[in-house]
Amino acid sequence: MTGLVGIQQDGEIAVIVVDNPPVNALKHAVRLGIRDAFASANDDKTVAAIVLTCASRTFIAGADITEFDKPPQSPSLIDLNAQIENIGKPVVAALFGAALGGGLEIALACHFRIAAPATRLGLPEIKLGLIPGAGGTQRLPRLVGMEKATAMILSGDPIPAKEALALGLIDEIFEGDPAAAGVAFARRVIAEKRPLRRVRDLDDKLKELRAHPDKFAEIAAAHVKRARGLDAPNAALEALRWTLDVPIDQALEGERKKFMELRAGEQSKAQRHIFFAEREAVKVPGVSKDVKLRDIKQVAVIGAGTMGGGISMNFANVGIPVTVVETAEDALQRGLSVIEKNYRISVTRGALRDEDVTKRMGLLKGTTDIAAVKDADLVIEAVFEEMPIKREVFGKLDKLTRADAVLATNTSYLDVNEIAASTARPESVLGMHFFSPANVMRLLEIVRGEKTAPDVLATAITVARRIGKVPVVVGVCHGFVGNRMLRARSIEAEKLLLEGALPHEVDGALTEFGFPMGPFAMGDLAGLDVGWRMRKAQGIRAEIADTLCEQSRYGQKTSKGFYLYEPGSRAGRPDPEVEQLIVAASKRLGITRRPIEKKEIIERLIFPMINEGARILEEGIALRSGDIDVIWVYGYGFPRWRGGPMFYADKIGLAYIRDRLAELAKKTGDNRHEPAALLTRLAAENSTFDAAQKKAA
Ligand code: T1G
Ligand code: NAD
Repeated sequence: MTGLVGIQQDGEIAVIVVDNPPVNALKHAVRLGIRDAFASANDDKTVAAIVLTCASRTFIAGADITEFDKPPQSPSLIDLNAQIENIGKPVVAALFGAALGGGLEIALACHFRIAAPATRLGLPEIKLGLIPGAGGTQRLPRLVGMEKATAMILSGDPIPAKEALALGLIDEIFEGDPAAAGVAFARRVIAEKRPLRRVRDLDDKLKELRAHPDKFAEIAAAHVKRARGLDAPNAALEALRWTLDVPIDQALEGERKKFMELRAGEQSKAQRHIFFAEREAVKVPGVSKDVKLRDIKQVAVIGAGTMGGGISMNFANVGIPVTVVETAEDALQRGLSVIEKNYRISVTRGALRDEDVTKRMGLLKGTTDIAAVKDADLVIEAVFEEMPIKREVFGKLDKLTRADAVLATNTSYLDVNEIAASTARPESVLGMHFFSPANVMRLLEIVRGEKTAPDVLATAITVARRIGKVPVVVGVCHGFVGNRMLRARSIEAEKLLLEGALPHEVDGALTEFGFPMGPFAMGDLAGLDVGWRMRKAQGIRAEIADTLCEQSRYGQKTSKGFYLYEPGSRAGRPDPEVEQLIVAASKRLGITRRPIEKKEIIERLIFPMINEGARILEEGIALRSGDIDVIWVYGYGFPRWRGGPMFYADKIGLAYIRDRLAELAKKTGDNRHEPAALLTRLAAENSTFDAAQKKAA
């Protein structure tokens, strides 16, 4: 046995305990330990049954993802599962916490599974650009049926123990200590002479489908839309199909082969990069793990507009009461009714029940009296994007809230230090920049002011995770990280229109690249007037976008922007009027229009973003290139399977990007395209952003 796997004997029951904190990942040494423990328990004549469980906070949460860049080592998890499944004594898996990926697969190789009430069971490999590689695609359908197995594997989302029991994925829910519960269950199996149930032999849940294999296509069809551009979903569907007509050992080999191909593939490497980058993003220099957090039990949100409403929902969703403050009763009622409407939509979709809406609306208290913030532990301001209004609001909050309250602004662009300076406690002020729709988008840019205290930062990070957001800490500059890079893209998108492209061509190229939508459809969704108001305030002009706004074409909210929208539809269609307007603008500015290839469109939209990203790293506004990738994947729809703009840049090669940008700068005279110093240096060293990050760490 290795120190990571132990055996405790409880009478005739051997209890094998994996102890590899923090998540009992199945690294090589753990697999060796499990192999040896099962061999010894199997050979031990005094052992009548075996229990597999873990120490610390969770059952096995999967294979060790950090090993995927290294050559595979034996025994593989497939070997272990075959060993366990063929043991002639009952083997019981006692699950708790998260039984995920390889952790669930090893449990599926056991003859019985029991779980604690809060256990989450799932096969999330798809989120890493993989498929289950140790029997999940073959054993899960045999236990829960094809429809549920396909949904679990294609979504990667875990299910709760209660549902797992109803599906037959587990045999019992237990209270108390997992090892003790496992021993008790094993003793009952022995006493009741229950036959050993190998999942691989189960057939009843697939009989019907085997008789009508064409029905598999209907099940698969529900998942095809989400698979656009991805390799893993199609591979998973193919492997799942094998359960119907391929002998299981052959299918297990096929599954493993596909898993290994995907593991070596670019998409999975990109998605694994995002997995770890997301966890790195909360590690902030100067903020130690044990800093004492401020206790957040009550929240106040100032402004119940587009953002204030969504922000309030996040807290009500996790049971935190929210005081919503508006200037006038009508604005308040409008804001609260939009919240209720959104909850009602979730009820119609079956995501919520009526009683959930009542409970959540019950946690929202609306007022037009800002003094109501006096008991709030955290206040988030989401009023108009105008500095004087924000400073006035923070001045009031400074006087009205408790001394230990955290004061946050949701500003998209404005100087958080200037806002903080309107209070006597800038150390308690920071930015919490949500993304629209705030109750849906998972990214939260946490803007660290020059005086923000470490406990305030740590508190905001913890609050973000509590409301299901992905926090990334950034510094103060105009537009922080995400919007600053977005601006570089928007400027180039406008230029592409003037030089010869049309909105649907630019958007088409970016959706083909993997974004959910292009810059012009996104502008229409967010409202073209938001950017217009900001450009006017800064005295800059976007020829085409501003002309559209001057004609009150604000996008979906006015049923026309860059595209035309039928009432109630979010699908825009090209508008000849806009195309004429664009051609006229080119003429007015003396630009000769030309056909523009997709490749050029993609490079002109993404390379300037990468260049701005490099400047942001130089200035320390972002701590790591991985942080920028997490921001773009969770906040702006950058395709996860491309790993984010900086990871993508490393794949393309920094020298190529440097040269293309230099050409662009020379051709356009636009010095924004002058390659950033960091980009130039890394390109010259034939290095990457990732290598520079690792070196700096
Ligand atoms: N491998 C390696 N490290 C892991 C890991 C894993 N599977 N899971 C977590 N970590 C690290 C993580 O990087 C962090 O490190 C620390 O553990 C705590 O994690 C054959 C091939 C279990 C729900 O996809 O979803 O099995 O930052 O901050 O919020 O078919 O971790 O502290 O240095 O996320 O409490 C499938 C991945 C693998 C599950 C806990 N399994 N993990 O969440 O903690 S593929 C997964 C999670 C597979 C088989 C295939 C979550 C969690 P550090 P954390 P948490
Ligand atoms: P909005 O115009 O929809 O809502 C602003 C609300 O604030 C209005 O309801 C207004 O009545 C209220 N308000 C104004 N002054 C107030 C005061 N003194 N006290 C209380 N309420 C007051 O604007 P929005 O889109 O929700 O933007 C709000 C903030 O969030 C802005 O700073 C914006 O830049 C930022 N933001 C917007 C988005 C977006 O996509 N809309 C995304 C991220 C951040």
